[in-house]
Amino acid sequence: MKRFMNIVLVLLFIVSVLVSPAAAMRNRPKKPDAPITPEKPAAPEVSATPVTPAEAVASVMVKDYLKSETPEQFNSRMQWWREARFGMFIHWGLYAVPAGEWKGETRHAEWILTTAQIPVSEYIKFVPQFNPVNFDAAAWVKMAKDAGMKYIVITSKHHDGFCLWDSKVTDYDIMATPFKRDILRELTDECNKQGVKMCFYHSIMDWHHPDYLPRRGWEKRSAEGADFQRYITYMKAQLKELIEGYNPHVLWFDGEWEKTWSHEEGVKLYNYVRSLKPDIIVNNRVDTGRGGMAGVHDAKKYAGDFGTPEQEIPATGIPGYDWETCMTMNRHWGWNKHDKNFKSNEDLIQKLSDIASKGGNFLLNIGPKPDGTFPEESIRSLEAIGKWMDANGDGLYGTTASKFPKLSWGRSTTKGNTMYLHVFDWPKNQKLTVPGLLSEAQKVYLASSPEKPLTIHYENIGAVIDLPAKPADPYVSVIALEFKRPPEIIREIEIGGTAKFYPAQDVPVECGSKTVQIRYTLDGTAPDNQSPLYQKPIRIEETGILKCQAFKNNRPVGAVAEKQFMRLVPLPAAYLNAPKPGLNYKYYEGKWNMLPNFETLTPAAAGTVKNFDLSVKKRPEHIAIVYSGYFKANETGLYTFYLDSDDGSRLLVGDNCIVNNDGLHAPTLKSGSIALEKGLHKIRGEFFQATGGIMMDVYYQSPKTEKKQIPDNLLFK
Ligand code: FHN
Repeated sequence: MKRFMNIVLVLLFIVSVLVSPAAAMRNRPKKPDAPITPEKPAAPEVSATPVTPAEAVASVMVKDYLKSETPEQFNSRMQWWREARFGMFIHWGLYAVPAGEWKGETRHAEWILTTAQIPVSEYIKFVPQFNPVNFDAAAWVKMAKDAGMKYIVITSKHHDGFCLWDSKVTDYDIMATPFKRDILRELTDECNKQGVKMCFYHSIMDWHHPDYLPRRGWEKRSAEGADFQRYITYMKAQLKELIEGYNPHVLWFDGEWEKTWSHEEGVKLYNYVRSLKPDIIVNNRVDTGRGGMAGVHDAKKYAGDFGTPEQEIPATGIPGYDWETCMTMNRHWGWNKHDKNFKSNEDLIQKLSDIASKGGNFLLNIGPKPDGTFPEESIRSLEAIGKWMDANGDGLYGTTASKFPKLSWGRSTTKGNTMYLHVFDWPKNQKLTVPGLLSEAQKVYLASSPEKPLTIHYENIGAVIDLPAKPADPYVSVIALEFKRPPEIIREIEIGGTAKFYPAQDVPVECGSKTVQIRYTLDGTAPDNQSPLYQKPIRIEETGILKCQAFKNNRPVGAVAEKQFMRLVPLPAAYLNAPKPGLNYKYYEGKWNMLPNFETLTPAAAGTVKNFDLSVKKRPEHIAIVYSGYFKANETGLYTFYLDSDDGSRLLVGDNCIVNNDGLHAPTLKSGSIALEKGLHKIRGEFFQATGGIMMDVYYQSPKTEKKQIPDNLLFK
């Protein structure tokens, strides 16, 4: 009987193990697992595979590429990526199953485990539901390729920890789903077949793995026994699988911002990955130098080959540093069936031009559906972008940033001796002005119809291209200009110096071009080819207007630049009988949102202070203080005064309001200048505080003194 009962118990155990979803995953061939049961961390079991994660990671001979790589080697490694300019981002995983929805809330997506506070034990129930029967790697890669995208970055593992490939070190992967096909394997093979570069996004943060810390604040899952270093070993073992098994061209890290990750670990991880594949490219989120959504902070200090602005385009690019803007087509990275806020084709194509004109790459995201298909809107946009790229891709691939500081009608890119003008706003008069273009183009034509030349002529302000009545493209029309050598452009002329001066000043003039001469006048007339030549900063000793014009081969080019200058008359010194150190002050209480007319008020207190000192206030809010006395100018010359205050303030010297910093505001710095004769000058400071922060600092700068706080010994009453 006992023997019979034992057999029954064993059978019951086998049946129970076969039933539960999570247990089903444990049933597959053994792996040194990151356990699916979320309750407790466990040391990876010794598996049938040859090495444990720790042994696999330890077998990698890590070299310090950050120190050893030369600029030439770096540039060579980055070349294909820089030329590519355009890639597809794909956010896909278990989170596609709920499609952004949870208990009636419909704004979730790839963060749903956290944003809906779904316990891991619940979340893993999406595993048996993930069955993308319509997934077609060939179709996905073809859509990317036809859209002009040269690489694909897909989430091998997002923050939820689920793996889209057949991992040896966890059962929490695609092979535990009914689909049982290695998504990354199929996509990688298709990319290799179609000539698109396969790249992986990999999240450092892992909400599933029991050794990852910190836990989410709302979780009940114990962190007892969790070993973050053991998690890092697990992550590195997976990265070794991915690099050795799939040969990705870029590793796009993310989820680097939690306190458990550090610059030290980031540097180690960068070198580890490079040691596995020396020519791989790694983004800067491997380390902690991302700088939030701006995508880069102190590039020299942190590891990573390129910056990663997210959902934004840096206004002037990131000069001297590789960068890639990643952006969604709608408002979510992962699939959200309610999110119909898709960007227009015009917006996407103009963003593509804008990013390239600033020297960056564009990583445009798709959030596939749980059945393995792309959203219809995404497919339509990819088709429109592909059509545009077919006609205009030359103006994008392999180009470098625009040489123009800004263009009112669009953007520009450059490739060798060819310049591409990306026209967003087609001029109604059919005349496209290219300011500051000096070089004569050999050929000018629409990129979409190179067989039809366009006419161009040159005027002072630059070049003017005659355009057909209708734009070549409904979104961005691209015009190519071919030159014999790299085209030369002059920037707008910049005139330095300060508008008010005393007694004289040397004014620098700059236009960024070495092959033009700048000629100038001081009598208000427009410079001509007989006007004085600019050779060094221009001595200005009188009030007047400086006009500058660039000349090439004695022909004026670019716009005339001008600046008014005013030679100040020093304020005569005042007489003060028996001056004593310090200032008089009057203290008022009341509610204002601007400086009041103090003549109409009765002060609540009065006295003397050493300096512009707020300590005379009797409460922190709804107060005002007026300081009056004399400032001692140690020499005749130009004095600049600065007021930094919260809330409003004003500074008068003599009876002249030199700085007006009035109004309700946070700490705000303003300044103003005046010429003073050596000696004493009346000075009056007015300040009011409504509520909140309170501060006031008064600085000065004189012919012999750099900007600093007015010392007590220069103040008298
Ligand atoms: O948290 C992720 C987010 O889900 C998405 O993956 C983006 C894409 O760059 N990165 C993080 C947010 O910065």
